[in-house]
Amino acid sequence: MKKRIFSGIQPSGNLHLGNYLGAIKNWVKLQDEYESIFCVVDMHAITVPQDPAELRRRTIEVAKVYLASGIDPKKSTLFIQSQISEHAELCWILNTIAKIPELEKMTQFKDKTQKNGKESSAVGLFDYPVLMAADIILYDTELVPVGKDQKQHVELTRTLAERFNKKFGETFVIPKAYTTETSENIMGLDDPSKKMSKSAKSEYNYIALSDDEETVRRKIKKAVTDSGSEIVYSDEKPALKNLINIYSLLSEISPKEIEKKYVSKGYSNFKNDLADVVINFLTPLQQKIADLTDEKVLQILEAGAKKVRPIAKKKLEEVKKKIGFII
Ligand code: ATP
Ligand code: LTN
Repeated sequence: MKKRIFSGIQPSGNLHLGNYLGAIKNWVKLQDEYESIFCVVDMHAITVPQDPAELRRRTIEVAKVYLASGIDPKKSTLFIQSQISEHAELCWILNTIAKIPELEKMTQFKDKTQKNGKESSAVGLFDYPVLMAADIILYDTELVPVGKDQKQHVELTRTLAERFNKKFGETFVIPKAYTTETSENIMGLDDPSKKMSKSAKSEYNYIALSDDEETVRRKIKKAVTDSGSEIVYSDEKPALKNLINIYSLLSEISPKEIEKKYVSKGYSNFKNDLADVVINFLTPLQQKIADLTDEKVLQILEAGAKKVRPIAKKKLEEVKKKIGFII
C-alpha cells in the first residue's frame, strides 16, 4: 500500500513563484510515489475577507495551476475543501482539545494579526491551524508536503492527533511535514526578510504565476539588491541570495555555477537573465492554464470530492463514536 500525502493552497490571491517552488513543484514529483490528495482550501481563504465572485474564480484558478503544473488527475485526487463538510466538523471537535496558548504561539497568526490589527482579525484566523490539522488527519495522511513556513502548523497537527489518540484511543495517523531545499522560503522581492506572499500589500513583493512578460521584467528590475556589485550567494546578501535561489530552482543551475557565470558581470546583466529564466518558465505554464476550461476543471474537482467523501465520512464516524456522540 502506498503512503498517503495531503496538501492544499488557499484561493486567497494570485499564486506566485513561492507557492510553486515551495509546494507544487514537490507535489508533482511525489504523486508517482505516494497516494496523493491535493485540496483547494477555500475555508482557509475566508479567514480573511474575500469577495465572493473572486473567491469562486480563484478556487477554479488554483485547481488550474495544479493541473497545468503537472498534477495528473489520473494519479492524484483534487477537490475543494468546502465540499466535504467533515473538515469543518472535525475542526470543531479538535477545537475542544486544542489549547488557546498553542494557537497564540503560531507565527502565521501573529504576523497576520500584526498586519491587519487584532481588532479586525476574525476568530477563524485564530482557529486556522486547527482546521488545517483536521484537513490532514481526516485522511490518515503520513506526509504533508508544504513550504517551510507551514512546518509549525504540521507540528501542531501532530500534537493534536497525539492528544486525541491518548485521550480516546488510537484513531489518527501522526503525520510528518515534508520539505526539501525547494521548500526553502522564497522571500519578497521588495523585502528579503519576509516571505513572498500573495496577500502582500505591494505587487512588487511577488511574481505571480499569471504575470506577463512586461510585468516580470519591471518587477525584477525593481527588486531590491544588496550593496556592492558582485553576484555572490551568501547570507550577508539576503536579497541577492533570494534572486539566485529563484534563478537556480527554475533553471536547475546550482547557485555556485550562477556565481561563476556572473563573475564581474554586475547586477543588471544578472537581472536581465533572471527575467528570461522566469519568463521561459511562466510562458508554457500560462498557455496550459489558458487551455483548461472551467467545466473540465470542475468535473475533475467533483470526481475528486466523490472519491474522498467516503474516506472522510468513515473517519469522522469513528471519531464521533469514540467521543460519545450518538450516530
Ligand atoms: P498568504 O501569504 O496569503 O498567507 P501564501 O502565499 O503564504 O498566502 P499559502 O496558500 O498560505 O500561500 O501557501 C500555499 C503553499 O505555498 C504552502 O505550502 C506554503 O508553505 C507555500 N508557500 C507560500 N509562500 C511561500 C514562499 N514564499 N516560499 C516557499 N513556499 C511558500
Ligand atoms: N495553511 C496552509 C494551507 C493548508 C494546508 C492544509 C496545507 C490548509 N490545509 C493541509 C497542507 C495540508 C498554507 O499553506 N497556508
